[in-house]
Formats: sequence, structure tokens, C-alpha cells
Amino acid sequence: MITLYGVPSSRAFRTIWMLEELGLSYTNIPTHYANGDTKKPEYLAINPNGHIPALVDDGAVYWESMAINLYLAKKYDKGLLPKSLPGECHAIQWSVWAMTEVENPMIDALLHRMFLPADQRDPKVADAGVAKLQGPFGVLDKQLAGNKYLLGDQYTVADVNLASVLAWGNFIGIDLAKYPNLQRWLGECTARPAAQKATALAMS
Ligand SMILES: N[C@@H](CCC(=O)N[C@@H](CS)C(=O)NCC(=O)O)C(=O)O
Repeated sequence: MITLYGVPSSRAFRTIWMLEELGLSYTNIPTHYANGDTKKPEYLAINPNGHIPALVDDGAVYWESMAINLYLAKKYDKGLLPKSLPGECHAIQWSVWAMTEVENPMIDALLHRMFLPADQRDPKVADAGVAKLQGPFGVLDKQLAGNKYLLGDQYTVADVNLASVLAWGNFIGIDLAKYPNLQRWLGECTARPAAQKATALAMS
């Protein structure tokens, strides 16, 4: 029995993508970040940080989106987490990298180009976010030059975790023309049925 807390149009998008990759059945409680849901005592009892997503599986609670996906990939083994220690570490490495190098500037761009009400948007913040992303984009483009996926020939949780952060860029038209390997990889990842399902739920 798996319960996922969090509206799909949030970081819960990543978890939905992974649950769909694994073909798992789950209940989604649409806890919202913007209406006070995440600060209610009953939700804080699940995630004391007051953030979504959170996942309950077999009675145990998990939070932090990347950790949840790494957990799911390992527990419901469909080959999405490499079996070798270096492979597992590389999956963790790219997941942490998505959070530390990509997520914040991406969120700045997303908020100030799309999510905030028009009168609260600052194009300079959005542009600075996009400028900051150029470094990580270059790193990724090189990594993907000789690799079909992040860790090599095989699609893994590392691809889900990173592509699900980068997919936000598609909503605000971030131009990847200078990064053809990255563009090709992101297109392949986001075309997967699991990604399409998560996107449809996020948009609904
Ligand atoms: N590092 C956390 C961040 C979670 C997070 O900040 N989620 C946002 C929604 S996308 C949230 O819950 N915001 C509500 C709030 O901070 O009050 C993760 O990846 O799970």
C-alpha cells in the first residue's frame, strides 16, 4: 500500500514519474503547498518540514523527493538502480547534483516566468536563473555526448531525478539549442509514458 502526499504540480511530479516507471499502484493525496495543507498538524505529523512530497509505504514514511525515488528504485527493482556500488553512487551523485546545481536557478526562472502573478515577476531574476543554468547545462551536454543516458546505456533513477527537474524548463521555453546531447536526452526522457502521465496529471 503506497500513499503519495502532494499535488502533481509540485515536486511530487518526480515521485509520480517514478511510481509510473515502476508500474506501481498508489493513492495520491493532493496535499497543496499553497493553501496551508502542508502546515496542518496532521500533515506535519507525516513530514515535519511541511513540504511535499512525502510517501508512506508499508507504514514507513519517506520525504525528500530524490531520496524517495532512490528508495522506490531499489525496493521495487526494475533495473532502475545499478547493482554495483559505483553505479549506485553515481545515481545518488546526479540526484544530489540536480538539487544543488540545477534546482534553485530553475525555480527562479520558473517562478519569475510562469508561476508568480504577473505583477510579482522580475525578469532579471528569471534571466539570472537561466544564465546560471548554462554551467550545469554544459556539464550535462558533455556527460551525454558519449552516453545514451546519464550512467551509460541504461535508463536509471538518475535520469528520472534529473530530467524531472529539467523538464520544468520546457514549460518556460528554456533554449537548449547549444546543448544538442542534453536536448536529445531530455526529449527521450520526457517522451516516456511515465513522464507523459506525470505531466498530464501536473497540468490537469
Ligand atoms: N527538498 C525537498 C523540497 C520540497 C519542497 O520544498 N516542496 C514544496 C512544493 S514543490 C513545498 O512543499 N512547499 C511548501 C512550503 O515550503 O511551505 C524535496 O525535494 O522533496
